[in-house]
Amino acid sequence: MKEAIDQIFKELADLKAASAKEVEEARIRFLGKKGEVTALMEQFRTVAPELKREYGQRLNELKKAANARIEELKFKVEESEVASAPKEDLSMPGDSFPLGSRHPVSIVRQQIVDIFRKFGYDVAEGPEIEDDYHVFEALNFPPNHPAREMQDTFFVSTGHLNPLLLRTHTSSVQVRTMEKQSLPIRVVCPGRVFRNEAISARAHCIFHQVEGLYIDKDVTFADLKQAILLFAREMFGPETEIRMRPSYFPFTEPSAEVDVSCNICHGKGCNICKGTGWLEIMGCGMVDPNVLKASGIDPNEYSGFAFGMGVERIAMLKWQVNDLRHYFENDMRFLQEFATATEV
Ligand code: 2NL
Repeated sequence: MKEAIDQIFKELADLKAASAKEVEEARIRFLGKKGEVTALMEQFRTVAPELKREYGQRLNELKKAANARIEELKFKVEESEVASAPKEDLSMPGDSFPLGSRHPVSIVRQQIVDIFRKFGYDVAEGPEIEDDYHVFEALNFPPNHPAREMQDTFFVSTGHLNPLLLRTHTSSVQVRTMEKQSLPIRVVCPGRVFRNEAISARAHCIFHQVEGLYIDKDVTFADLKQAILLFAREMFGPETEIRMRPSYFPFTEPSAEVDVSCNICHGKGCNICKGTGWLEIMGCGMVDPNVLKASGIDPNEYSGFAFGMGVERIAMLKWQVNDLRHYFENDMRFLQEFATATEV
């Protein structure tokens, strides 16, 4: 047994392995179930009792040495594999990242804002979380107006003297502009607005608005009509006609809905305009004297017009999108259709 142990020590010292496979073969040869070291361990049972102590120690040393040697060979093989691995080819083309593109709502919002900037309007933004005063009170909403109700407005906090809410229109930004800016005022206010509505193809609880406000001496309804006509022709093409229908908003008097001639059938009637030849694009009107007064502007000296439009709605008309929900789902197949849309 002594000779056998010495013999294996020698074999271990001479052991070589050039690959992971050879290391594994060596492990099986010495330490596997039928390996040489394992076999000796089994033989140990038959060793005379007076020799057990000496051989036991020696056998343990052998087993340790075998394990260490195999580990050493394994390490050497791995090291040489890394060293001989082919170097990276720096001339390879890089990974290409898919290019993103602007969201259709962003594109149209920018187009609307840029048209009014060209007309000399400033751009103003304001808080999405507002108070009752700037969203309703200053805009001549009577105390019990339905838009103030829980089912239309998201309240951030209730039960306070001055509850916070999510703005339902960007008119609040225009109120803040009237409060702090000197006259005359020409401003457009783009932004997100929030309404507590069931989501459908035609309504969403979040959407985007651009509102506009023009206040100066002697501003008339004719000025409003001309501004809207010029806007519509910039947005939908130079052939576009507009028409106005009487309407009602608490903050304007008189008020009107604006339609543009259908840019699909050019007035002949199609399924986009439901056979009417006209598409509704916005609401507008002359700023109610109460609204001017609330922000410290004398309605006997100044007058103004205002308008408001939904960005998603304009984008739907421009690109014939039939369901508002497409704008919020971020389906790549939808978004990629606008990758080449022109940006003003
Ligand atoms: C619509 C209609 C409108 C206004 C918004 C406004 C703002 C001030 C004073 C008076 Cl500070 N009016 N904004 C006026 C008329 C219509 O929006 O259908 N929007 C989506």
